[in-house]
Amino acid sequence: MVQERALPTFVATSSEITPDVGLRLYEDMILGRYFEDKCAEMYYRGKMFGFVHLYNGQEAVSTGVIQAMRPGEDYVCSTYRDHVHALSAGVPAKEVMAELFGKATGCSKGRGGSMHMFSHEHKLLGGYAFVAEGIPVATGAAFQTKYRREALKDENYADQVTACFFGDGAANNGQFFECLNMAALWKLPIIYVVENNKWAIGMAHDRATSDPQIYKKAHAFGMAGVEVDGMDVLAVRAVAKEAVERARAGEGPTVIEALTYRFRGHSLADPDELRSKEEKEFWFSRDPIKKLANYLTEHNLATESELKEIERKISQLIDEAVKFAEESPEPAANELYRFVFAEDQ
Ligand SMILES: Cc1ncc(C[n+]2csc(CCOP(=O)(O)OP(=O)(O)O)c2C)c(N)n1
Repeated sequence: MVQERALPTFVATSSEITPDVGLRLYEDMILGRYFEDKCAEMYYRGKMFGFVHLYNGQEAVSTGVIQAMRPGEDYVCSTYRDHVHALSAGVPAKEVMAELFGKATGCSKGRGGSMHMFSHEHKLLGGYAFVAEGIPVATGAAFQTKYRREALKDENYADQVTACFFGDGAANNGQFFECLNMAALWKLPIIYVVENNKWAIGMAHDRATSDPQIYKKAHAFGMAGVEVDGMDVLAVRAVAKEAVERARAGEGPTVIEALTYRFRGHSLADPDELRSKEEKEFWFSRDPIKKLANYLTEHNLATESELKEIERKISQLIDEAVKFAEESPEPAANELYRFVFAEDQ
């Protein structure tokens, strides 16, 4: 078992959660979890092809960060583990499911599949199959926000923020360091969210990096860098809010290192035999959804029946998403080359 890092302390009551906010966070995390569970079922039933990487266990990171932003206005950039980021950013579940089924109604018109979710409308800059590939894309998006605002005086770009999600493995890639340098130099409105789930496929993070504390690398660039318990949505939301405010105020970028864990193998093709049972059990006991449910009920912010009602509603939504995906048409064969270039829209 890879040694566990001490988690930063966070007092949830300091984050002033209202019942509305609590239920919204719960719903978003349940959406992510139920979507991925259904996705596994559909994969093993042969409804989708290629590699499919699920996000189970990491929901507090997507929800905590994206719900602290303005979904639909701010940019979100993902990796190949992208379904739940797309959902948190507001892409309808039926469009994400249809994309997984390779259908024409999918958010990438059935051309992208699991690793390439995209939505212009929801400002989702995409999922990317190559490790760290989204980092320069997101940095470019943050640069254009600042450029349009300051050089072109375009009011529409007054305070837009970009969140860029990637894994601990990606943080050893050169693009991470190059982009951190530019983001700090130009004080770009961006948040680099490192989802440190301890493993890059079968490579333990601590065996692959000189200093496993990724957030500290931000400090070398004179940039804010914080670590957070990535299994606690309220803690993630609190650090994300600070980073968003910093970015909107023109005070530059932040690296957030969220300490989290994926509950399944690297992809649905991975038998997950490398991680120890003991390690997995330790992290399963820290399930972020159960943690929020307990917090909400213990602090009288929600009742058991309200939570059950959300779970029922989301189950139904996911079933409808599957039905929509199944009944949707395949992309037409004579449209094979459509959408290759921007003018083919
Ligand atoms: C440039 C590149 N190198 C190698 C791979 C093969 N690969 C796919 S996922 C992965 C591990 C990445 O781990 P991490 O960034 O921690 O993300 P996680 O899968 O844990 O979410 C690797 C090496 C790739 N897709 N792209």
